[in-house]
Amino acid sequence: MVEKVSNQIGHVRVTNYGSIFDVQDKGAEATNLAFTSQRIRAHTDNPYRDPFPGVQLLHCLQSAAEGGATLFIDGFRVAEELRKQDAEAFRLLATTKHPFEYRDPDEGVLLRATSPVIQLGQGDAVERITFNNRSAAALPASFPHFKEYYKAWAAFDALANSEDFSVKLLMRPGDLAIWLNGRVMHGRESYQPGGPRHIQGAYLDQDEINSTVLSALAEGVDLDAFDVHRRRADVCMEALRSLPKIFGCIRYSSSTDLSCNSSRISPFQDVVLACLMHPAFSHPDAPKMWAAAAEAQGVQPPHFAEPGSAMVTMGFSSDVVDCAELLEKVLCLEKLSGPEQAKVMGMPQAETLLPYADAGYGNTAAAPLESFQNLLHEHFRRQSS
Ligand SMILES: O=C(O)CCC(=O)C(=O)O
Ligand SMILES: [Fe+2]
Repeated sequence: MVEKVSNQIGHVRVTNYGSIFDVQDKGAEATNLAFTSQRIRAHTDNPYRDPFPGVQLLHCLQSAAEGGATLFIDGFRVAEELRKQDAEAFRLLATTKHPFEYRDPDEGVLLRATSPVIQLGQGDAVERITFNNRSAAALPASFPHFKEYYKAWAAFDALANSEDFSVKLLMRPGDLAIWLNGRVMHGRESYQPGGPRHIQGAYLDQDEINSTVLSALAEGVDLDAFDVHRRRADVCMEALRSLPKIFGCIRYSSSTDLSCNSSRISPFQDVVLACLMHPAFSHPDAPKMWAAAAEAQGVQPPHFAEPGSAMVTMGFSSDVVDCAELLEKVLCLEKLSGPEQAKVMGMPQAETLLPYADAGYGNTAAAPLESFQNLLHEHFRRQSS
């Protein structure tokens, strides 16, 4: 399947691994971390090739019985955070050409390429990320800044593997992910050994995708019809429309009230949208509701593997989700039981938010639900830009 999809977009890149590769736990026979059930930290694939594969695909045939979620990390965001936090570390990673290597003597393979972890282009804009703990080779002995360099490497690794920068996705049979390997890092959680987990992967060159899109545009194909961000916004709208009917118990009877009030409290659009969406995720029937909404739009529903993870896979950071949760509680305080009220009041932010919530209560006319469609569309577009 992953080869078929690749060849529909461009031409699959054949490497020493073949046109596709299988990732499974091979137990004692494993020759590579990929073929164990161990955790794999954030990385880009095949940094030892020149040219490196610009696009990667993973297709899930079988999930693990437990664990094995895939992590995606925007490497450009990580680099920008490092630039902000530690300019010297950023400079070292951007100016040191790091050697990467892969050897398989039995197959007569020895691949080597060098690249800085952070490649800069015009105006010092981040252009490409190359990061892989498994295939990083040694720097030459003459390198003058070992200690500072590896501290910088470790700082990048820590950011890339922190929850703040990663989106966790439990791939299920039939799920296929595709991303730019020069920007988005990936990793996986450990999983139950010897289990059924089976992932297949493939690579493409980025110019193949550019070519397919540009030639479609030249032929006048309406790319809006393939706008996945609009589809996701449509699914949200569908889920929200089904909300008021089943969510009559909260003081702010619909989530639009909540988000309108939150817009008075928070200037951050993500928080406002998270407030809009939160009631649709916290309802006990949420998985069923989203499944129906997604089916109506012909797309996969969000994953509800862990509490809070569904909203994170919809592009809300965990901080934003926490904030929406708190606002929902503060705005609905009177509806909470005594012990619940005490818990909310005990939160450090409650004191700041309560006066706003009181001022907002009843004063704001809810905006019509439809007015959020474009904001949601924009939100999803921003996530991928
Ligand atoms: O097991 C997975 O999900 C992916 C494995 C992987 O990323 C790798 O081996 O480079
Ligand atoms: Fe990988």
